[in-house]
Amino acid sequence: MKTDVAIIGGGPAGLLLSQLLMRAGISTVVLERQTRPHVLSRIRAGVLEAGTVEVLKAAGVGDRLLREGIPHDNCYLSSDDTLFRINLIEGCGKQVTVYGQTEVTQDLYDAQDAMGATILHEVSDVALHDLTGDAPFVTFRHDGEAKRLECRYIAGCDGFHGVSRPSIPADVRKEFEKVYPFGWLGVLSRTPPATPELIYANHERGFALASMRNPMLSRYYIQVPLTDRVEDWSDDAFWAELLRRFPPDVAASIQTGPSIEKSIAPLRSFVCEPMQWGRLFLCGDAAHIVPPTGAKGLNLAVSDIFYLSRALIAQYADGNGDLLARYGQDALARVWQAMRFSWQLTTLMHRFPDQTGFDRRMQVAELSQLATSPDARRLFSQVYAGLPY
Ligand code: FAS
Ligand code: PHB
Repeated sequence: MKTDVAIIGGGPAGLLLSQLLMRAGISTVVLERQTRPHVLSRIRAGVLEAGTVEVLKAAGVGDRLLREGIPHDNCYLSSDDTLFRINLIEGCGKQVTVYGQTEVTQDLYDAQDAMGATILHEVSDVALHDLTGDAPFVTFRHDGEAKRLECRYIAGCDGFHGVSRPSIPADVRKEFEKVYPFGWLGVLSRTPPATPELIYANHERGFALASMRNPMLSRYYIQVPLTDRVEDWSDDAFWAELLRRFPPDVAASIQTGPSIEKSIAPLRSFVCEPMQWGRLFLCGDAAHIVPPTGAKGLNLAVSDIFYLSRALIAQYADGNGDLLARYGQDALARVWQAMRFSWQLTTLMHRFPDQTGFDRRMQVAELSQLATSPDARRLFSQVYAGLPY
């Protein structure tokens, strides 16, 4: 098998890269470990930055997003029983759009099918070879047979547990990590959202988030200890705890119902430098992980793909390799800004097991500054709605 760009991983990063490159006449093969139904069964991100919407439109997958996505001009923060609004339009003139990652992935699959893309599912034993030469290749197993894919470039879009990042020599990689002492228990329910906009709550019992996917599909999260297992939480126990963490008038508007999905996700901040090694380019969760607090995970995957697709298209169009040579530098500059925002909002909105009275006063002071200072809200808005690429 031969292709221009081998893409390891068929999540949103891999599918979006394949879509953008194929539209520019560059051939791709996507190698995905799971089945398509498994990939589409994942419930993950829910908020798209303004820049992400533009990239998806440029990739030809914006139609349903523009029809069904819910634009949001504001988000709310609460601290115990006080609630205040952050007006994103006043802060930075940009909206965010609520549209689930599952829908983004479905739209990408549909577009890739229409383009006749080569997406191989249930591949195994993927290994990357000759990354520092000019003829890298990938070996893997598919349909019970050993395969070899010759290519010019390899995009590592295989997430945090993939094979791409470890293919960069350990003595070359610098990894930065912070693991948080709690997780998020998330529930999806076929109930109308409590409020039209998202509410992030800092409560003495812990963090909570009220979000949604559409007018009849709500998404809620509560901070839980790392020792909790999802089977420890009945629906009734979840709803009772969630209602305790929002101001009374918000809690009164929450409609409870059976969970159709319930899961616990750990929280970590992680960055791998460099994001490129020879002909291998890391994108999305393969290179970095943010705590979901800032809604940056999927959006960072999209900005990585924006930089890498632009660089590969320039390379193929007129042999100009400048953008390709600086892909990691360009991507990391934006990654670290989103990393800082996600860490800061996680630190601000959660109750830490070893939190001191001073730490709590710092949270109160920062929340008070956000509630009273238009400049503080402006800076928050600029990063929340998405820094420019
Ligand atoms: P993905 O992990 O989505 O995709 C990688 C793909 O590579 C997967 O399909 C995997 O099967 C495949 N793969 C792995 N190893 C392979 C191999 N060896 N060979 C071939 N294929 C391989 N972000 C938010 O913004 N908000 C949220 O609320 C949020 N919640 C999350 C909850 C969970 C449990 C997780 C894990 C992540 C969450 N995220 C959230 C972040 C998430 O949305 C990611 O940022 C996003 O999926 C990144 O997309 P990809 O980089 O494509 O990685
Ligand atoms: C979600 O709806 O899943 C969501 C929204 C905002 C976040 C995190 C998750 O910050």
